[in-house]
Amino acid sequence: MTSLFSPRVSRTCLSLAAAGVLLGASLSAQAATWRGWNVHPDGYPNSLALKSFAEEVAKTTDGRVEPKVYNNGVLGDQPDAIEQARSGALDFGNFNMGPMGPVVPETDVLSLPFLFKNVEQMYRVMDGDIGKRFAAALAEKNLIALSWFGSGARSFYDTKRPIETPDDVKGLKLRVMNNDLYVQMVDALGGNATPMAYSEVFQSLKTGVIDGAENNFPSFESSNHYEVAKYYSLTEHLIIPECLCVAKSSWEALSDADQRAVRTAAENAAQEQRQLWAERVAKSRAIVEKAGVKINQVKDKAAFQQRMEPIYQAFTDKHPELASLIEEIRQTP
Ligand code: BDP
Repeated sequence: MTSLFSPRVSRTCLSLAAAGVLLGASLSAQAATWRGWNVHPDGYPNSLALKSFAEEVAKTTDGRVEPKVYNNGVLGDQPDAIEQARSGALDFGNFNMGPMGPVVPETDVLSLPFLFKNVEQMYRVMDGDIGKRFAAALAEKNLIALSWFGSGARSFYDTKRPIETPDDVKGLKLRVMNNDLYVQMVDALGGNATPMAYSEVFQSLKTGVIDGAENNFPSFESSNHYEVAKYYSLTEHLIIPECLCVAKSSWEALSDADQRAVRTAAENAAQEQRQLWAERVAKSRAIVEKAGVKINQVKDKAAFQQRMEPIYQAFTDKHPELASLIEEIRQTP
């Protein structure tokens, strides 16, 4: 695979972007209702931030763009919604970089377990030059990433037992998001990975089709998975950024000034989401604890991390051009 992170390709991206600006200028007069995808329910940090985004865009474009957000994934499951946004059937969405991997291989770097030291480091990486390079890779696939949301750290939860060591994962059927790297991750721990849509997880936990899954506290709580899965183990193995992405065709239909307005609204929305996120983590954790979920500290996270080494090896064997990017991310303070 050729690297989208090479300077030669970046110049191509720039000239494409310049062409887009010219095209946008000629189409600026039309008003547009934008349909936006969101998997989360009302009141979730992302939903509140998307609501603010929609209001700000309507205001600052003087109604030329009227975004409407559809919550709860009613417009489809995430891999589907990503395709819809790529084709312009949807105008925007808040997408996680996990299910983005099969579409934009560069973003798979962000799905490598234990890549980031913590959420703050992830924000620093995504807000800097590296984030711009990921945005360029997404743009090649018709998605304009305007800002980056957080989604905390994901940990395993299940109906059977606390996970304290990698061996506790043995034999557990665990749902993962749609990305082969997560299958490898669970395999490496001796579990059985089941890729499945988010919308199906609750029922599958209830009927015993799966024994568990992995997610952050706000999603574990808001999806009601905690009502069934009573063990939450703080492995914190994945910290995955999410984008506020606009379909390329919708983006290019905007004037230069409206593009600036939409970008500013997306950046403001990310700031709001990140702030609300921190509060929601604490609130969700309290809710699940009160409902009887046992939260266990994982004392030896390094043991889990060690099991991931072959995944890194296989990944850089397959994508040698991405090895330096992994290193750059790790070196980011
Ligand atoms: C949540 C993400 C959402 C994913 C969901 C999942 O915010 O985008 O769809 O996890 O596990 O944390 O599918």
